[in-house]
Amino acid sequence: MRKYLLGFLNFLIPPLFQVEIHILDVNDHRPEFEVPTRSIWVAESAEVGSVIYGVRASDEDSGDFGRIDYRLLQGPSAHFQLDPKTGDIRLLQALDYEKVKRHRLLVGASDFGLPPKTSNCTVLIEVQDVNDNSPKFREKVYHLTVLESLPLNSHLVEVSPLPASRGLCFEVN
Ligand SMILES: [Ca+2]
Ligand SMILES: [Ca+2]
Ligand SMILES: [Ca+2]
Repeated sequence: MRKYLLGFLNFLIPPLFQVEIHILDVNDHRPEFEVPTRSIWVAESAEVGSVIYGVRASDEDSGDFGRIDYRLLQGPSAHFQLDPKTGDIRLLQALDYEKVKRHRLLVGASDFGLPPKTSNCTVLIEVQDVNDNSPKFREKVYHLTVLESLPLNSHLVEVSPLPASRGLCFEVN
């Protein structure tokens, strides 16, 4: 609320009256995010329970008209927790690049007007790969039958590992 005090002066007679004008705020601004879409990069090794990002919105109104409440409108809520007061996004489950490379969160900001004004922001969480998997072979044991007359350095078999790691060859020496 702003208050203005107006006086009417006359150099010959004292002021007759004063007028106080109280200007009351109305909820004429909605919460605004800096950008409508934000991409962040998070390693899949990020610690569960850590804050990976904080969404922030601002509202030019005063009091409750400018107070902001954040909500996760869409997205894997089992993975991410949004603090309604601060906008901090906390990791609830470990990320896994090999399963999901990107998470999309739709975050809403709402003021406390009646009715409230709202706006949305999309947060794209790009999961970054970490070397967290050892190569695995398709078979645990490979059985081979070879002739004893087989020349040295003959190619016997190629052991095929699962994708993302290199094959190994056995040769006779
Ligand atoms: Ca206002
Ligand atoms: Ca507002
Ligand atoms: Ca990985």
